[in-house]
Amino acid sequence: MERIYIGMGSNLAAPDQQLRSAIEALGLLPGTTVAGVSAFYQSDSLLPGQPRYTNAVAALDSSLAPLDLLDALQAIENEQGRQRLERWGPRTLDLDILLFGERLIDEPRLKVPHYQMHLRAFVLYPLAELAPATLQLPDGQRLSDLLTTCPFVGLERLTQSS
Ligand code: PH2
Ligand code: MG
Ligand code: MG
Repeated sequence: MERIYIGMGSNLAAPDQQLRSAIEALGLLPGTTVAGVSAFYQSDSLLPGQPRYTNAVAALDSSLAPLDLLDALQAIENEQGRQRLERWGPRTLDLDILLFGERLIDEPRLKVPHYQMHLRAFVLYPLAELAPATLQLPDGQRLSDLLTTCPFVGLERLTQSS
């Protein structure tokens, strides 16, 4: 079993409901339990002109191998109507593997940690609700340090999540 953190995002077709459905689907994956889910947060898209996003982070304990988990996440995205028309296009559901135990993964299909997680408030603040402040990325960066360099700006924490 490894502790895995999944970044979830949606900015189409009832985003909050998309995240709730995704959490349910994560709980049905083989060899996997959902250990926790952060609050939901709303923020503007990094790309102007798109609807606002709802984001959250889920903690999983899973015995799935990284690429098997990636396949399973993409199947959930597809099941929830994800269309891959353009990189960074608006989407019904985005499920990103942020951290996978202490692993550093550099495969053509999968890079872990997620390449931009250290820059994204909508990833770091929900992650901090679930992970200890002492959490370190595989390169030694501490979550607590990343939070101090990534201000809580433009994020709206919703009071109700799943
Ligand atoms: N994801 C993107 C691009 N822009 N903006 C917000 N607020 N939240 C996201 O999850 C997000 C984004 C591509 O993955
Ligand atoms: Mg993605
Ligand atoms: Mg993403």
